[in-house]
Formats: sequence, structure tokens, C-alpha cells
Amino acid sequence: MSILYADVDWQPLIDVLDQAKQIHIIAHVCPDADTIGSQLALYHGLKCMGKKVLMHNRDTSPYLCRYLAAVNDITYGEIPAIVAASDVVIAVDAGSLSRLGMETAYFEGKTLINIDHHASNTCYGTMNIVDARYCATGAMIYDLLQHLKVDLCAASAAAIYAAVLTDTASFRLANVTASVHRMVADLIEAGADVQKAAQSIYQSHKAARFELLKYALDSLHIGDHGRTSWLSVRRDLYQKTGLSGEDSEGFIDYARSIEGVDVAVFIREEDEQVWKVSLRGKPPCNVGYLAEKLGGGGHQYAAGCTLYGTEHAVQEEIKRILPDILTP
Ligand SMILES: [Mn+2]
Repeated sequence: MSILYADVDWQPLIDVLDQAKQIHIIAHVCPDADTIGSQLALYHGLKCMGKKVLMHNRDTSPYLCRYLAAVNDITYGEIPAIVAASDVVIAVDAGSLSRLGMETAYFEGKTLINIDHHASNTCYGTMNIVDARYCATGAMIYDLLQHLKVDLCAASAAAIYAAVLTDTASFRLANVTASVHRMVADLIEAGADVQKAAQSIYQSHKAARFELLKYALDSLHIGDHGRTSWLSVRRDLYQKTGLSGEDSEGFIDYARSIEGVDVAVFIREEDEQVWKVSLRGKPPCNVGYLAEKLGGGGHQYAAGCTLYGTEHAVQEEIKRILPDILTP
């Protein structure tokens, strides 16, 4: 085992955990595999230490996480009284308080610990361990578990592997260092099943997803002399295929995979004239900056925001700021 970033000070957090009576680990709304994987890995680790730990989120876990141990122990929706009795809340992979989808009052009188790797993190916690060098929040949990001196169990290893695999677009991003691969070697040795992960995450799509993909690809257009690519899915197409936003996860990769494209944009209509915008940039096009300008956030090369209006109006809004990041 080796620490990814040895200069991160985990001690204040460890002191809080020592004193904690009951810990609530929370993921962000519309959870992805990084937030759920981080939540589960930390849960298994703290359980091993004999801590009282509960997991509760606003939304249900994505289908692709269903193979991870204890995923069904996560409750969702209204906060049960037993969860609310926690004195410490640990948020994983959430860039802002609103991403937790809970009333602010819920956190009053509790120690809120914010563990995240989004550069745009607003440091909303009582304690903030925010470090954008990490490729995934799951990788932060990997370091934390070593500081906590708990053995990496197979369940934790599998959860961290899912987090890192998905947040690095299958180890394709610039933040995938040699140390990340050394960590992955540890995860596999500890029992993370690579084949099971690949099958559950990448080879278990519903057939209807490809109906939706056909519509999305129909919308594909290229702009800015080949440097931008655009995909969109309207709400009626989700209704027609009986699918939800989760099922169009990864569509943006088609837009990004086009030669010469520096910025890929995927917009999906989540509700009537409410558009979830996903942005991907190839270095040095900082789409994180673009997302922040539009009220969202994320990372330098992967970010998002929510915009309102017609499809055309939303695309125009993005186009207004694009020149700032499309450096010649
Ligand atoms: Mn993440």
C-alpha cells in the first residue's frame, strides 16, 4: 500500500472520528459511482474500526453500482430519525452544500466533514479536505483508510475501484498518474474484481439506451470550425424510450471522441425547459471555468451546470462564453 498524496493532513479528521458517536456518510444528489464508491469504502472501513455508521442519500444509487457490497444498506429520501441522530456527517464528492440535497437545518449542531476533489468546491464544511489533485474522491478514501490504519477489505477495494474507474473515464484522463496505477494494483490484490466491474458498469446497458443514443446522435452537430461538438436529448425522447438521465450517462464521450474537437457539450432536458449541461474539454480548454460562469462547477476538463429555457436558448448561452476558453 502506498499513500497517493503524503502532504494531505488527515489528522484533524481522524481526531473527529475518534470522538464521533455516530457517523452519517452522505453522497451527492443524482449519485455517480465515485460518490457511492467513496461512501461504501469509507463505510466498510469505519465499520471495521467498530464505529457506528449509517449511509443516507437524497436519491437512489445508480444501477451500475448494484454489484457493490452494502449498496442496499444505503437509505434514501426523507432522513430517518436514526440517521438524523448522528453527530458527525461526512460528505463525499459533493462540491457544494446544495449538492447534498438536504435542508441546511439538518447540519446545524453537527460536525460536517467535506471530502472532495472538485476544484470548484465551496468549502462548506466544518472541516474541509478538498484536493483537486486526486483523480477521484474514492482515491482520497484510499489514502484516508491508510491513515486510519484499517486493512483494505475486498468490499472497500471494489468500491474504490468503481469510483476511480468511472471518474477517470476508464483511466484515460491526464490525472491518471503512475501512483494511481499502483493504487489500482493494491485494490486488485485486496480483492477488487476487474471483470465484474467491467461487466456491471460497461456491459449491462438496457437495450433502450441505444434507442436513446440514436436520437442523441441525430442531434450531433459540429461548430467553431470543428472545435466544438454538440449533443442534446429532449425530455419527450426520455419519455418515449421510458428512460431517465442516468441512462444517457456517457453519451458525451461520443461527442468528445471526435478528432479535432476541443470542447464537447451534451445537454439533456431533465424537466420542462430545465437542462442538465455536461461539458468536456481537451487541455488547455478549461470547461470548469465555463461551468462556473454558468452557475455550475466541476473539474478543469469535466464540468457541468443547469440552464433554463429552450434548447436553442441554452445552446446560445453556452456559446456566449465559449470564446473565453477556446484559445486559438
Ligand atoms: Mn468525483
